[in-house]
Amino acid sequence: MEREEALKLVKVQLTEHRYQHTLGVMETAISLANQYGADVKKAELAAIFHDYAKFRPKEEMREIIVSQGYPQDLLEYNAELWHAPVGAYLTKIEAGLTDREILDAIRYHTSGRPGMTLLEKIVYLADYIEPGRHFPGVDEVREMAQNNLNQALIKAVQNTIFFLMKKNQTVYPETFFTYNDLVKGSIG
Ligand code: DGI
Ligand code: FE
Ligand code: FE
Repeated sequence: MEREEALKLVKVQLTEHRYQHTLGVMETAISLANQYGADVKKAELAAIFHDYAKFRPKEEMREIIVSQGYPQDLLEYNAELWHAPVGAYLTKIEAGLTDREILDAIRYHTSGRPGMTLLEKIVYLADYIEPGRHFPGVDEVREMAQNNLNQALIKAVQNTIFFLMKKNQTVYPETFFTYNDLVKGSIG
């Protein structure tokens, strides 16, 4: 699928603000893919569709998580987590994308997972550092991403966990597992 067609499908699903965010993630993911030797076309498409399900009604997302057999513990944690697996599913069903690597990059863009692929890391990080993001610490992660993808990713996951804990929010276990896996990898 070409970029124009993908963007057209996504635009009608999103607010203008979220669409601009998506364009930022797309550009950032392409640039990271070039830098780190990932498939640029797959990075582009995964980035375009990563928030496809962001504004679906909660009930619809819940039904998809139940009927498609996604981990049911998602339902016990913040509904913000749901649009990632549901987005992967709807990208397949509604947009007809079947590439497993692209769908997994969408699926794991919020929590990450242990053993993330290069493409998954790129989409996670692009989502975090795209130019429209302005939260504390993002510039540090942007700089780290120039030199070391894994270090930047560790920082991004760490910041996300800190951010959630500061707000007294629960942290989905998979997010901790992602963090531990990345740290173990980095110290060999
Ligand atoms: O969809 P975006 O806003 O572009 O970004 P995202 O998909 O990375 O994150 C969406 C939200 O999910 C964000 O407000 C933080 C929250 N989140 C990320 N990881 C966890 C989480 N919420 C909980 N409860 N637990 C997590 O592990
Ligand atoms: Fe998202
Ligand atoms: Fe996003």
